[in-house]
Amino acid sequence: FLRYRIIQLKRNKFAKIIIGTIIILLLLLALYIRSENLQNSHESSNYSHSRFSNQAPVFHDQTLGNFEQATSTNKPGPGEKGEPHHVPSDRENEALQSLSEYGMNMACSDDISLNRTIPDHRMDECKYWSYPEELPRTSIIIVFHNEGWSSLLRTVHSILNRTPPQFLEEILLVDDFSNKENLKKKLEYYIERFNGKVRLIRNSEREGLIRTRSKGALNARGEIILFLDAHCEVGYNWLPPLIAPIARDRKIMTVPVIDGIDHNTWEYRPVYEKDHFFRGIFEWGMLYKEIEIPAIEERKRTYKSEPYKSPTHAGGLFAMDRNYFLELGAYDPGLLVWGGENFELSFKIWQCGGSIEWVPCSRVGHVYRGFMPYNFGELGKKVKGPLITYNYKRVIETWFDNKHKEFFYTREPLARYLDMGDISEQVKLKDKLKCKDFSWFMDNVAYDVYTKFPELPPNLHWGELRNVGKTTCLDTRGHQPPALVGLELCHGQGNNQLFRLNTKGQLGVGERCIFADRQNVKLVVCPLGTVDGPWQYELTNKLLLHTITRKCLSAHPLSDQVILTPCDSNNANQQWVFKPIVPS
Ligand code: UD2
Ligand code: MN
Repeated sequence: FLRYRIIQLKRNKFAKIIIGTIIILLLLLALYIRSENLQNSHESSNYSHSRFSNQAPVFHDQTLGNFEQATSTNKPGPGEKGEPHHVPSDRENEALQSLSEYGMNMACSDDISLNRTIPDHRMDECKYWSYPEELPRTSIIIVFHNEGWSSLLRTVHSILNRTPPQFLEEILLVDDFSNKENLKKKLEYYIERFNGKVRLIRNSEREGLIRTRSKGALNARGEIILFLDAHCEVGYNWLPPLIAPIARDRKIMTVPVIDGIDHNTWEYRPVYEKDHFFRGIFEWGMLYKEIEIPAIEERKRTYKSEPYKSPTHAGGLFAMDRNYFLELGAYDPGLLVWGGENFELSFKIWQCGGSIEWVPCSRVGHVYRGFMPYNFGELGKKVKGPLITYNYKRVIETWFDNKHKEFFYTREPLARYLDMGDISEQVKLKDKLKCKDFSWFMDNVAYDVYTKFPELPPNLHWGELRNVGKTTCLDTRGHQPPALVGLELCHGQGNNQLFRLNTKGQLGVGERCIFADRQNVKLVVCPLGTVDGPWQYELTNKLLLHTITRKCLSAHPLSDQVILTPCDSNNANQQWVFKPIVPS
């Protein structure tokens, strides 16, 4: 009996251990499943509009896409089909006057129908995508300051003509304190015909385009916000491909392909051939650049008409989830008027968990002006140095790491001494949103920047380059490359007289380089992907040696040109001094 009891006890004990282990395992499994679920629901509330989630666009080879419009029959007229229009010669004066007032030929624009047709430059594939029937509604925000009447309204008309109405919440016009009579007095009346689809709000003082856009976003009623400049024409079925990706993942910003509209003839020109795909990058002076998409990104797509990732964007035209834009703090409110906001938003999106996609099937035309017809007003007077440098400095001081900041200050040496206002709120936001650092962005997103703009070696010397003999300064005269450089009175302002010589012998000015052959000394586009050059400065005898020809940079004895001549350290025309420019 005793033996039996012992065996039973042993068995019981054994069974208890097994049952206990099973219960513990089951509990652990339940906990794991629960935490997975929590994570998923957290992700879905964060990443997609639950109502629209998981509806991917579908490609059918033969079936026309669900939102393709029948191409409208065309009335003949000036500028129709995006053809160039030439203003009759008796209105030449009007044309010239408007060109100087608006940076675009308004006499030409006024002749062209607000409802004109434009060519369809999309890839053929684009016509065969079907998009979800249910998509979030969009507020299209157009900020403007003293824009031309007909070009502003053609933007509005083109949207109403070529956008499926069920996705268009409103067109929100935001007037940045224009002082032109027609914009001030007539616009309210004009838009009445659109029965509330087009709304107008106004600033009570000049805010600049950046703050005005943030204000537009705050006032918008749509779930999605989409910004356009006030001189655009949207293409066929341009909207669904922009909003479908955002409906699936609210942290995606989408960007259309931006075609060109000639500011003189209003000719509509595709920006590039159908199967070339570019994306937005930057050089170290923060100039916006585009580059063909790297093979790695190409391999991620099944169809060439599908969206692809881009490190940044040009600035003017893009769509986003409105709440996501506001969660990111909208644009940095410290940015002034114009410029750099495209980088601020791009870095913020990528580094804080979102992404940017360029959408080949969405095309929008934009009028690139001949020059900027407005000034920066009172805001521009507030800052020391160029306003754009102020903006860039805010952006790089917030989003770059030390290594990359140094590339900016190497390329823009004056910027180190200029102010940027207070960025503490921006830095706080970056911490709060737990954003990744800039090296992560460079390594994982913008890795192709280095192929065109490698890491910059430090400057050995920078400043204005004074010729001892002539007491004048080397100057690009503001010409576009390739162009001769020459000597001008030293003005101490930098700009066309701000030269840099780096440790690898490159003599640069802005984003350009100084190149010399036996005949000429020229301003050229720096060879992409290189940071070196042939120049060597000898501090003791002040000679600037061109190491390829073994000659020296010299002021022409009889003119204000510069040439290469056999080196002679006793010739004052060959002696140069880098004089640092430090802003007062
Ligand atoms: C580009 C962008 C522009 C903006 C800018 C940098 C494109 C096609 N355009 O220059 O959208 O990102 O780079 O900041 O990518 N405006 C105001 N208030 C102002 C100045 C301008 O409301 O104080 C309006 C202006 O009427 C226009 C828009 O802002 O509708 C953009 O200005 P722009 O067309 O002069 O800029 P753009 O195209 O040279
Ligand atoms: Mn513009």
